[in-house]
Order: sequence, then structure tokens, then C-alpha cells
Amino acid sequence: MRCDRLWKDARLATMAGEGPHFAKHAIVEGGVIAAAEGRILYAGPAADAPAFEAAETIACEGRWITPGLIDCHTHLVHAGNRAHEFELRLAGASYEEIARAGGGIVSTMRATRAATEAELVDSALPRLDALLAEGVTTIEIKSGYGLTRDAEMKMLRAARALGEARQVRVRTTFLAAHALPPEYAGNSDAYIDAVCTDMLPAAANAGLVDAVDAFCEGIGFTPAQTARVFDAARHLGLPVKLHAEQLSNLHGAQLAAKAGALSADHLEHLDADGIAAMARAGTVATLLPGAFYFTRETQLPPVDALRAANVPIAIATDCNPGTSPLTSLLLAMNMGATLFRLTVDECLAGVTRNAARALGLAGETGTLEPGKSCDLAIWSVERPAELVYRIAANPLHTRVWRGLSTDRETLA
Ligand code: DI6
Ligand code: FE
Repeated sequence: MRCDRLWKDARLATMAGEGPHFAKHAIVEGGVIAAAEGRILYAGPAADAPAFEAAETIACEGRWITPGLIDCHTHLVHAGNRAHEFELRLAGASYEEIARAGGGIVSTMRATRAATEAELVDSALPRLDALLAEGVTTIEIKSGYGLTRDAEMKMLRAARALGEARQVRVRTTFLAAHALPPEYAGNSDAYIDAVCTDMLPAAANAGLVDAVDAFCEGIGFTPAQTARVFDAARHLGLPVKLHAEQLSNLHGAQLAAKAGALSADHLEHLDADGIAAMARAGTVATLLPGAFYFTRETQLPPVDALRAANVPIAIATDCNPGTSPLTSLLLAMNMGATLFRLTVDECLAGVTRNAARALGLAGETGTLEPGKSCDLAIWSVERPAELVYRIAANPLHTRVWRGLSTDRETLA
């Protein structure tokens, strides 16, 4: 059988199959992967492989191959930074106090509105490159710092442009319901009107929106307002996700699950009813340990209960200037294990198969299976646990996106 490329002498963590995400059947010693036209033809034991005639063969010398990593929750596109607020917090101010005093998300909004699309792309590229250098092949990028129709669309165009500038799959998420812009002070329902009837339809009609998100929180929007945003998304045929139960329990996860959400994210204050609703709907629980760490949160997400209910768990960086200025998905995995007591298997599934599902991409990427995009991360490690165990180390050997090695581009 002919193929374009063949990776041989590899050890595979395919992340495929049912049940425990990283069980024995997902591990292949003496593995090969064959790809043609950017798709996986075969990933499994060399002993069982068809006789491939490859245009190019790559010797992996026993290295481990995982699916390319997926960062399924980021606010990668934004202008400026919030180092000053970090200093205020070190001096004792809380995130909510800073937000209520006109800082927080609104301060990034001002900088983002003032930036051109090209400036947004330029400032996001080093963050994107840091993630790609760790084997990320798919990334979600949210709007939410423009908070006008044009500024939100500018952010989403910048996100799309990042996907052109680098060899990476970008999924955009419309998050205009992130914070109340000052021009609507005291009138949040009118802002939600604008989000639902003007901003979202315009961005969606321009092809800029892959999913719709909101910040359901005391300092964000109410469940009723969130439900209106979800209705508008449904009318446009767009999937939804939600920032839920980060600072308090407004039962956002239940609302999201009832709307068939791809994911509910953060979830420190999630309760049993929320977990049951997510389990019924198949909604992914995206945990964001970088935000937990950076805000010095003490309320842990209910990991044991999520596990018991078989809710799929994803892990993401939440890369944003206010609560998670983090551009390492490997460190997010380490934090997921250290802070949330996730297992190595859960951490790996959280940045591959379950992250794909959180983006509606389960059929496209996230496991090493025939038919999927040939997105690979090839690692110089002895065992996959090293990917989770090390702090600020990067054992990536080669990143492969759609069958093409991109190591020279991203690591040069
Ligand atoms: N939750 C978060 O952690 C980020 N957004 C959200 O809804 C914070 C965004 C920021 O502070 O800039
Ligand atoms: Fe976020």
C-alpha cells in the first residue's frame, strides 16, 4: 500500500478506544504510523501493519508519539498585559475588586479596541509559537476583549489570521458576553440585545464564529442573559460552551448542558446537579488549573465526582492577561496533576481526545486513528508520564500537522 510518510520504530499513545482513556489498548510498543494526504492511514503495531511503500520514512528511534496537543480554551488574542494589576493583587486587592473598579477585563478591552488587527496578530504570535513549540496542533481562540461588533470581529479576524500565519488548526469562539462594556453601564440587558441581534449575527455571517461562549458569573452575565445568548447561537446553528462556576455557583453548567454545550469550563464551584446534567448531555468539563493557580483559588473543582459520573475532562491554558498568563500546555498538565490530582492518563486525554471533543472536533483530531488528521507530537521521553511530571521542560522532538513536520518552522 502506498503512503506519503511512514513513522517507524515508535511507541504510540494512541488515546483511542473506549473506557479508561489511557488503558493498555491505547499503548503500542513497536508502532508505526502511515499517512497519506495529511490523514492517518494506519497507527498501530508494526507487526500488524500492511506492507507500506512510503515516499518518505522517518525513524523514530523508540520515541513516543501522542496525538498533537489541543489547547481548547484560550484568550490568546488580546492587546497589552495586566502586570500592574498583578502587583495590586500581590498588595492585597482581589480580582473582583479590581474588575469592579474598572480594571480587569475592561482594561484589556481598552487596549484591544485601540489595537489594529495586525497589531493583535503580532502580539499573539509569540504566545502561539510558545504553544506550538510544545506540540500543539489545534487551538481555540476566543473574542471577548472588543465588546463592540467591529472590535469583536477584528479579534476573530486576527484569530483566523493566526491560523494562516502558522501551521495550526484554529477554532474561533465568539465571547462578546464576557464583560459589560462601560457604554452600557447599568444596562446589561440592552448589551445582551446587541450581542444577540447585531454582534453575533454579523460575526457569524462573516464566517468568523465556530462556537459561542459567555461568562456566566456575578461579575459577568446572569443565567437568563446567558440563555438568551445560547438561543441566538442555536438560531444560527452554532454550538455553545460556557465559563461556568468559576467564582460562584450560578448553575451555569446545568444551563449549558441543557443547551447541549460542547463544554463547561472552570467549574470550581460545580455541584452534583451540574455534574449529572453534564454527564447526561455529554458536555466536556474543561478544567483550567492555570487560572486556579494564578488567582490563588482554594475551591477545587469536583474531580472525583466528575470521574465517578464519567464526565470527560479536558485541560487548557485559559491563556489570558488577567487570570492565566500561561503559554504552556505542558505546565497546565502538570498543574492539573499537582493541584487537581488528575492522573497522567487524564492529563493526556485532557489535552488530546477530550480537548478535541470540547471543540466539536472528535472526528477530526485528538487520537491516533485511521481517517483522522495526521497531527502528531513526537517526544524524546522514556515514558509518557514525563510529559506531566516535568516543570518548565519541553521534550518535544517534532511536531507534525496534517502529515507535515513543522519542527523547523516552530523550533528554528
Ligand atoms: N474567566 C477568566 O478567567 C477570564 N475570563 C473569564 O471569563 C479572565 C479574563 C481576564 O481577566 O481578562
Ligand atoms: Fe477563559
